[in-house]
Amino acid sequence: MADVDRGRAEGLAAALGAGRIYQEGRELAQDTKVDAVVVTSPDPTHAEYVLACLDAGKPVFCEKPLAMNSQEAWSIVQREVRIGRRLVQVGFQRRYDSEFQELRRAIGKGEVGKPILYRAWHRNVRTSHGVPESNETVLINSAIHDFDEIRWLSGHEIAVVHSVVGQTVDHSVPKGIFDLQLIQLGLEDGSLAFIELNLSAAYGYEVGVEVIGDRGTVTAGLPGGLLYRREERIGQRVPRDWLERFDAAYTAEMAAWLHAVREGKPPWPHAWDGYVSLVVAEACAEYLRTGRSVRMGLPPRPDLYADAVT
Ligand code: ISE
Repeated sequence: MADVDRGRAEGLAAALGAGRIYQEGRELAQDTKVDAVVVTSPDPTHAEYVLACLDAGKPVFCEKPLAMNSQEAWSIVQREVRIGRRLVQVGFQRRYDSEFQELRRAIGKGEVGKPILYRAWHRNVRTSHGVPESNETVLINSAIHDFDEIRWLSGHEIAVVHSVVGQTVDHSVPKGIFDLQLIQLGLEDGSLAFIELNLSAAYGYEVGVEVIGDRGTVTAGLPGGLLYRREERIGQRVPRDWLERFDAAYTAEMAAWLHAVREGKPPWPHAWDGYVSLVVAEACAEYLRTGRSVRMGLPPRPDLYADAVT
């Protein structure tokens, strides 16, 4: 365990039976007794720790975002390509959620025909990691999941940002930083995507998507579970946050990572997925600055990531 707050590291190490405590993530990555590393430190430290793990030739699970910008993420991709082996898994946990997986299978079987529109919503109770510093941080911390989800569900790269409009809902968020954003994207196969990102929804946490095909639609993320009728109301529970909503998915993604590490198999989703999602986030931020649509312009995908969007 490593944490800048040694007390926290000690508490968690005791709870998990971890034998060693480090003040600094780099030290942990370099210790020859450590086989593989999980990076869940604050976003701006991710790239540095991932690169330290790659330098030491170690598998690393990194929470999203892989880096704070696409340039940093690209240096991780290049480092991995030079090593010639996939060592990085990125924490896009929705890919390990059973309902989203079922949705993807339904699309794959052609149950709604050819998808023409992905209509997604992503609502947090409030801005979760303190007041966002910029529109970039909103996009890089939250919308990044939606970009990855749409790439994964569709099997296509996002080609263009058609528009992004926003509003400041929470009074503690500085004007000009949008905790409500409506994002319209075009995919390389001509289909469209619309994302409603609302970080100040107040009532609960919800994430979902309706996939509209040319023969029907299919939706994941609708309220489920027990239906109550009491005190003159009918209702279902809404999760408080992503830890509650994606509890099982977090366990499944960690199990998949451990399996890949033990078997020496390539982990997934990978560094290219982490990189591309940052390119899209930056293109959305550029739209907000310029008011002009932005084409993605990705470099050729290295062969190491042949299953890039699957
Ligand atoms: C948070 O960091 C997450 O990763 C959640 O999945 C996401 O819904 C939330 O917006 C982020 O702040």
